[in-house]
Amino acid sequence: MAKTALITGVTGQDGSYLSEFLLAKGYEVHGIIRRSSVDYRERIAHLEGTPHFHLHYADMSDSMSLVKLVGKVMPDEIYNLAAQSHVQVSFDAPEFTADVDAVGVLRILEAVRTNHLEKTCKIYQASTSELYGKVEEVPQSETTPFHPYSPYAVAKLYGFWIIKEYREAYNMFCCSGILFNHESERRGETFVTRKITLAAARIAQGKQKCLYLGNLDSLRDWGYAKDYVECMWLILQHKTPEDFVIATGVQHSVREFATLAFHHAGIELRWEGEGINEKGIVASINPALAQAEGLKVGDVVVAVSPDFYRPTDVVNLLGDPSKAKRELGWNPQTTSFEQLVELMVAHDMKKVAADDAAAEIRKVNLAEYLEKGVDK
Ligand code: NAP
Ligand code: F7E
Repeated sequence: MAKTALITGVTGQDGSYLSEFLLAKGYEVHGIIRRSSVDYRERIAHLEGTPHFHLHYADMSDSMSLVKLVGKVMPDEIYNLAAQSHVQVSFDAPEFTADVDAVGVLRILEAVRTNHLEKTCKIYQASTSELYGKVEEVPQSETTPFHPYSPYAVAKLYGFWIIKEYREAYNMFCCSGILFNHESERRGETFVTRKITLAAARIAQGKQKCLYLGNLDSLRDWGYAKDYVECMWLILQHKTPEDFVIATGVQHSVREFATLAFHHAGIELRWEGEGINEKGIVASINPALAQAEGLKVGDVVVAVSPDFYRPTDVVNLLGDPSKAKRELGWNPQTTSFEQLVELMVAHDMKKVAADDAAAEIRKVNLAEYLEKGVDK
């Protein structure tokens, strides 16, 4: 009998890769979607209408919709990926973030109990390295104390503990994957990596002059999302319900990410100045890749804007994936940092070239509205 999975957050970066992964394993995959005025689901458009892939309207803030859906689908596995996942946005919308990212987890657990599925339905909770926040040790492992440092992280901490509580109180198979940052060509455009790869491509093609960023010194352990969804599944196939850190064990700064991304777009950067005055300046141009008219050595293409500084920022994340390696047999270095940056830039170089002028203007305006990050 094919297994049945229910994915919340199916339209997101991870939800789309996980759907592909589970469909390839022969699962019946059900996903939760929300009503939106623009019904264009870019990341899963290629799956819609295919056999074994089903979408249902529900919302993490609506208990009744979750109870009814879990009762209808009767899943063997639930992957709870739905979240307001942007840390900076969580400072602007903290109550919504808590409702979806914290109480939403409780609603899923109760939906399973209400339908009497607690003995048969396994639950994966999308937990996060943001729990370590103002870090108390480097690298961070399953035993590192948590110190959440944003409304997002505080909400996710509730999710982590309520999963642990239901595991112990009701003997449920529910686990958290403590995932460090994972990126891809499907990453949301306002997260720093994708903002950089898109801007590098636009600047190389003459569609943007300058990229504005916040804290360039921030350190992250960046992996490839496609590699990480396998771990979500492995965690639920493990003999006992346990929590796992999923990371590469390699750390880079935002500045290093930008330097490499611009390199793959044909622009070598040199850095000048410090803090708010730091600038990324064109040191040389590879004309085979960067063909922007007027772009020249000495142009400032990266600048710092305090608009992107956070009230509290998490600046030193590095994961220790030893447990996942040992117990799940997972390889944390399937895709290297260098390969990740290269594949994201290659994708965005093609995308920017293909976008027609009108669509480009619409997206630039949207990005500007969301992050005020494009050519002020
Ligand atoms: P994402 O691209 O932002 O996707 C978030 C998903 O949640 C989208 O499908 C979104 O639906 C859905 N969602 C938001 N609010 C909802 C609501 N009220 N009801 C139903 N669905 C809702 O995030 P991601 O990068 O794929 O991350 C997946 C999960 O892993 C998230 O929980 C995130 O917090 C966590 N996480 C991510 C990372 C990372 O580096 N990517 C690391 C650690 C943990 P719409 O499309 O309708 O907005
Ligand atoms: O920021 C700095 C920023 O927004 C990374 C989510 O998936 O991963 C993600 O959260 C770092 C931060 O991701 C800009 O201050 C500098 O230090 O790409 P980000 P995040 O906050 O790490 C975790 C694991 C999750 O769980 C989340 O769901 O980069 N930074 N300049 C900037 N960040 C942004 N967004 N924009 C900038 O211009």
